[in-house]
Amino acid sequence: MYQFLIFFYFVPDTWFPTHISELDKCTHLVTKFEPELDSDHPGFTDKAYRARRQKIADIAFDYRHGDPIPRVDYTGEDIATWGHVYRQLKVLFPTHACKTHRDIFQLLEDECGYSPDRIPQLEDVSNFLKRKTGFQLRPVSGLLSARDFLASLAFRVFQCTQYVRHGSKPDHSPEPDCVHELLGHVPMLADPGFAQFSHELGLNSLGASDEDIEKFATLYWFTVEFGICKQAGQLRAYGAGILSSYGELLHALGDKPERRPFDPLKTAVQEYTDEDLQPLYFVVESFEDMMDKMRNYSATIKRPYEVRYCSYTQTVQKLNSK
Ligand code: NLE
Ligand code: FE2
Repeated sequence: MYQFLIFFYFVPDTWFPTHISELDKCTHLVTKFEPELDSDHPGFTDKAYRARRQKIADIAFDYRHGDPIPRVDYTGEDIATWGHVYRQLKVLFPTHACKTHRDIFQLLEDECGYSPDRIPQLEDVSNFLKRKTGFQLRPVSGLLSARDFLASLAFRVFQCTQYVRHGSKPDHSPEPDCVHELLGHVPMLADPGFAQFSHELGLNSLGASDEDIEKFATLYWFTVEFGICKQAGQLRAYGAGILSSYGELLHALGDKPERRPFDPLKTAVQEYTDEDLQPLYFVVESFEDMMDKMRNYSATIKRPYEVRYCSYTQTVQKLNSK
């Protein structure tokens, strides 16, 4: 008779990329918003738009780490959509965007060819970012799984869509497109402090449980995508999802939505909608305060090892592996 039952308690390690080139394996898509599948998508019945988008998606499918990002010949329609959003947003930025975004937006116009008449090419923008913060872009054909998206941030890689939203609905898009990436994310990723914040969020996500990935993705949502900060006693947007949408920028700082102080423990479990304007935003006192709070939060997440990033080799090392 067995006196003791021995349980082999085995927790499998979750695979994660340890070198930047392994991001070639981090390309799992979430297709719910794609115009082929979503009948609410404004491009659902527009065959020419869908074909254009498919051609751009193929660039991302064929892309491998180290390739230059192929250039896209945008159509007049795409450029008109870009120009429309650009001109409208520029009117609001002085009163609605945070200072970091405003200053770097100016730099992008001066040094990186940003203008309402031309859609910047990802390769040129990626080179600009590399010089500013070591971030680089990698083309992606649509919405990525949270695990893959966050993992790429650990290597200072931002997975970036290259197609343009449908022209019939320029002022708000539920899915990312290059208008959102270039006008919302890129200016913030060119800021050293914000780049560091994004990089650390990525590192903390590596090998995390599904439950923790969900929480990190939610924190990402309420900061990098839809964050509001205080500046000189005023509310300002720093989240890219707000900064790239005329409709959302007016809404977020207006009196309709609810705003609560950013508190990672609570924010991480807050439900949200990714279909429409946000009913709720979280406000940070300052970027330093946001960074401190996130570091404290991440320190409470249990992992059997620590990770360290080496920027010379673009490698992640596992430390104290048990
Ligand atoms: N709502 C944003 C926009 O219209 O630019 C995109 C958000 C992507 C998460
Ligand atoms: Fe985004």
